[in-house]
Amino acid sequence: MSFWSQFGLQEGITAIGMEVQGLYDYGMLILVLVFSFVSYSMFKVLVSSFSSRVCLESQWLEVVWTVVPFGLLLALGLPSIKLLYMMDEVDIPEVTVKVIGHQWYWSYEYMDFRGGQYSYDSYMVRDSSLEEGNYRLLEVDNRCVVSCLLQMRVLVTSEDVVHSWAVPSASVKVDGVPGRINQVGLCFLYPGVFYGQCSELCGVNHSFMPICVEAVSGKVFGDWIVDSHNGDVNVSGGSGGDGGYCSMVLSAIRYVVWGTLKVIGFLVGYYSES
Ligand SMILES: [Cu+2]
Repeated sequence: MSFWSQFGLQEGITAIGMEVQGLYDYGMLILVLVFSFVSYSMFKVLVSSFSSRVCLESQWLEVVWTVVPFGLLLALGLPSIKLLYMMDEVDIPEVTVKVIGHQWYWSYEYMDFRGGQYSYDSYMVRDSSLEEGNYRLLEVDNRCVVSCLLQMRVLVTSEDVVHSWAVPSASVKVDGVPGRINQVGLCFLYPGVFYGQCSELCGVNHSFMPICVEAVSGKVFGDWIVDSHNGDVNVSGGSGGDGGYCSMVLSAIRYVVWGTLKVIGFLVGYYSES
């Protein structure tokens, strides 16, 4: 998160976040070099006698001051385009989290787990309910839990107006547009709690729908998602509205019984014919 008197970006904690931070530092380096050179040149011009023996009609000088800025623009643009393509690529995600914006809270849905899905709402914690060490206007009651070192896909959409799911440390800012789904890849490199805020003016309580992402290890994440499914709280099963885990066990039993009956039926038919 941001701290007082902080220069530059927040520390990147995803693979893309670190790349973005690197590009920012690299861009700043070029910017400072250009700014220093221009300042020095202007200073020299100001203190000069405004006469020149060698600069007039100098073809070489014109070539240089055309080619060098062109090269600098390329040096800035090419890494930026490469990074844009890297950010757009979500290859073989292992976990999918669907983020839905509402006026004025977020809800999270975890899919791909045991044939079911787990969803909950995430509201800001009010000032009166804050605990020691909590950040005002940033803390939420249910955090978005993600796993470290796991390629995750975040699908962002909205149910009413345009919102924007933004986590600066992960270099993520995705618009949640009603009727559309935008996706972004996330791969957290180490555990921690990271904060963001809705970044699209979405109504009177726009400032009061923060985002709090808790990155945990893969084992903790696995235990949490299994516990959440078994706890049967806020759970909607993928098939039939039962708890995701229970429905999966029931359907497995059904498949085994049904399969055994089919095999017995086939064998009986085969031997009775022969
Ligand atoms: Cu919003």
